[in-house]
Amino acid sequence: MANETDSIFTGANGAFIAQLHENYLNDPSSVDAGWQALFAEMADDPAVVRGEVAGASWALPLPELEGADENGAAAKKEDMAPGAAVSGDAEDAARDSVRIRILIRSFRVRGHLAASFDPLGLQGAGYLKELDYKHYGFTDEDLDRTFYLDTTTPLCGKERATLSEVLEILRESYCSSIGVEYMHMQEIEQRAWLQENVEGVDYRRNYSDDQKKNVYKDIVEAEGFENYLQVKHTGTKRFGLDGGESMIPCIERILRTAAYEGIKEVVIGMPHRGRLNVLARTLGKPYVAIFSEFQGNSAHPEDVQGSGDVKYHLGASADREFTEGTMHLSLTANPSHLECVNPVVVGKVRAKQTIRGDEAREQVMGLLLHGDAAFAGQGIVPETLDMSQLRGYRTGGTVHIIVNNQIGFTTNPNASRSTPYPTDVAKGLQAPIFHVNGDDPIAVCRVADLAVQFRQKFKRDVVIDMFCYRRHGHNEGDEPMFTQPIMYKTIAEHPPTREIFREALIKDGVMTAEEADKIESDFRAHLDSEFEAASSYKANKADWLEGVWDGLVHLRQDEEEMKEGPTGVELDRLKEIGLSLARVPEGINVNSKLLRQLKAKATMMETGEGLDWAMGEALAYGSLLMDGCRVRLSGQDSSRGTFSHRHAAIVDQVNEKRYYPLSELSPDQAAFEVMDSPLSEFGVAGFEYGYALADPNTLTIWEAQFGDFANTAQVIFDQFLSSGESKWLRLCGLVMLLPHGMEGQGPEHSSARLERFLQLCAEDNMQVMNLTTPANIFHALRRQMQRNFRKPLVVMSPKSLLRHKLNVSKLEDFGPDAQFWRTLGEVDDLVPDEKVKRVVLCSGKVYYELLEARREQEIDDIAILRIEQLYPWPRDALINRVGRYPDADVVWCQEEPANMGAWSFLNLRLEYVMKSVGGKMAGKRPIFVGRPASASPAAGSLKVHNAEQALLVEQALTWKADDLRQPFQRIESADPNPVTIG
Ligand SMILES: Cc1ncc(C[n+]2csc(CCOP(=O)(O)OP(=O)(O)O)c2C)c(N)n1
Repeated sequence: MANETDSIFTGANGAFIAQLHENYLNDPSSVDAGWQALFAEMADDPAVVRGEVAGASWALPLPELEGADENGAAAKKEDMAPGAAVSGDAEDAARDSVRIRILIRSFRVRGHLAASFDPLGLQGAGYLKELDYKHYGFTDEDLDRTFYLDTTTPLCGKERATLSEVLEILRESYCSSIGVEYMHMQEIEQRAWLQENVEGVDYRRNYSDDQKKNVYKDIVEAEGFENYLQVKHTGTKRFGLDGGESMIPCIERILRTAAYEGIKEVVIGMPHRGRLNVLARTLGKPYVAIFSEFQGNSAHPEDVQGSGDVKYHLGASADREFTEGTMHLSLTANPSHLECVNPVVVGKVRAKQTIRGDEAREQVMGLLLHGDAAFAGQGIVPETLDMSQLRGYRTGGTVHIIVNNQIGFTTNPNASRSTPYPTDVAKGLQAPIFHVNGDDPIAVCRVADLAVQFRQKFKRDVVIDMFCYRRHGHNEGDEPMFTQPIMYKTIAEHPPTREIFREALIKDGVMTAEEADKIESDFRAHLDSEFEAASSYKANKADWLEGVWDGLVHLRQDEEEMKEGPTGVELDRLKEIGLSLARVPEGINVNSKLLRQLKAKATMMETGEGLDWAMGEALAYGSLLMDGCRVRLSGQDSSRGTFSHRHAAIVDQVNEKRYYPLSELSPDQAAFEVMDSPLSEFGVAGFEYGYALADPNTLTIWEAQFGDFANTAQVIFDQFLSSGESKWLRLCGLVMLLPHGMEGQGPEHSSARLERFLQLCAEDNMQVMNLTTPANIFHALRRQMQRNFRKPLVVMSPKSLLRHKLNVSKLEDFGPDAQFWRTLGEVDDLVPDEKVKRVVLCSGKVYYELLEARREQEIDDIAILRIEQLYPWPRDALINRVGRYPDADVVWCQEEPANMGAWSFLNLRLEYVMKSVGGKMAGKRPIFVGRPASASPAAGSLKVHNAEQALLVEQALTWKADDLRQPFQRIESADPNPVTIG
């Protein structure tokens, strides 16, 4: 224990310190480093301390202050020369003033370290001298002395209080079952709000007996359901909530308060733990349905296809009734990958806000649950938090609950993170953090209330860190004693939350033991009857095409071809749009280079010739906007475009104001959003996937800076985009623009890893394209919104091809009779078809290199065909096109190495096409031309690149088939052209 003589505030030191502190507030560098550190510990921002500590404290009209004028203000320290001695009563008063404030401040900053969050009592900071009044020179005699408090940040509205009152308030506010971290926040108004709502508020009294009984019911149901499953399906994985039951009343309270605050819709994302309980209690999924799934029945109605998913990944939606009206809830389906659902949920929230016109972001809220280990460990957490205040991504704040069971599978917290709490990552976002003991359900409810109120008032993220424990192993078949024997012995002896809470409520006279018994037995009887009904239960409704999805259909594999749909637009309308995009109003100072580009755009539209890629893309957006379809484009530097082709925002050269031509087409048009995203792929791709998941009526596009960076978002492609429909019956029309093409820029910046996307393709799950005309990107983008189903679209988008003189279309290619082409045939006049000796098939940029070389060399017996859409595989279209040349060789030419690009995907498919065509072609194999298999996607040197590129063009056009079939270069195990099968 500290004693008085330990104190830094005793004796003459006191006045000296008071003066030093004042000096520090005026100018931190005026005191030496040791004192700076001490004062800095009180706050990270002297200006804030100044507001809190200095202003009113010195100026207080302290009656005992010597030399006070009639206003009591003359003894201000500002009037004193630095270093001047303070004497007599004034000195004492000043010293008292400082130390009581430092004491209060210490509790505000560090009180949480002494709070009792941990139900198991295994964690704790031990004795903290900063929270000991004796550390500040107070003695036991001072406990009954009255002190003046700061009127700018009063301690629960008091202007004066005895030391014991002060300590009681501080301990109750900061060191009880609740501990708050908020002093890292810069906004004084937010801190003041938190102080006011935390300090001296007897939250237990704020709840009526009925409310407390309802909380008890929630705990009974949460525990009872897990126990019931444990008995009926012992050993089946359910990732039970056991030990963290207070999560359920926490969510209930969040929803209750949210309804009161005017929120109409909550989008929830959560991991495995306790999910079944959330489905049942929060979403109202009938217990009978969950029992039925435990008995092995499908969660989907019988007439619905798809792989389905395990029980603890499934999503659901429901309407809940509150006094204030109906609230729509949706629990987002998620894969096993922890935390990756976070951006998806936030994106959904944003879309729902847009659909509702909720610009104030006060009707739709995100609620994310997390495990402690995952929240600290997964990089997607800060990526998602970072988006929370950004234009185009903000949602008015997400409420986070960490179900902090103090373990991650078998890993202890000290191996999980380098910070004291799992929540420390949220401090950078300036989010307030409420730590709370899960064994005190009323305290949990209290922080739930505060969290929603704070979110609603300040539109910022807020975090609840609910300390609890995991009663069993990681899952129900897991043995925790191997690795945490001490913790698990403690848990074995620790009564469940329900028992602790039950005793407390009975003791406080809130309910009788009989009432408690009845609540428990009623619930048990309910579960018994649901369990009995489960064997005959049939899932009767798939809810995935309701609401905004009404009118759209699920396209079953092979049921119907993916139709092209009418995507052309009247020429007049196109002209009007294109010319409008090329016009900038008077008064905007446009960059001179851009002016030239705009003039060129106007010429394209006037002549109807030479429309480039940027124009094709812009006309697609513009025409959709005019049709009333919103467009949202998000990616790094997407406004200008990484390659300066787009200029969707024109920046005034004088004042940097941004003008968005696509927002100025017509007063009746739909909203156009383009965002320069934060430098994140995983987070932003997840956000846009979520956006498109919630809104089928906005053309939603995520653009990678270069396609290869998309691999940091791989989880979104694997776990959501390609498989979401099959697993969870959720459609999504997200478009991804991934710049791709070998242009001598080195191993990076060349490949969007086309092969990986193609490998994910099956069951018509998504579309993959490598397009070569502006008209085709126009139709592809329009088609995305014109059809009555939604599928993700992956586009290998161009770089150098953006400005290639041949990569242009005529206006009529966009017109009413035009359409999207999955394959493109020969464009030049060649020898008669039967005399064509070779068909070179290709996709993307290499087409133009082949075309130019063929023209240059005046070759007229080789046809060059393009596959624009690689998946769904345009088999029949290709059979028709290739079928014109039944006696020709078929070469597949790609610029990517043999182990990359489309080759592996096409190899057998092309063989099938050739077989179907018949003639001499049948029985032969397609011949590969491209770079040899390679570990790295591209050469580092431009010279090597150019040589390789020239060689592959030469091979495709001039080498004999037999020569091509020889393994010609560094090809290891996989010879792309085995001689034996030729
Ligand atoms: C990205 C990812 N890596 C690893 C895993 C495997 N895994 C499943 S649960 C788990 C522990 C999670 O601990 P925590 O976040 O504290 O949640 P808890 O299970 O304790 O509720 C791990 C490592 C996973 N699901 N996702």
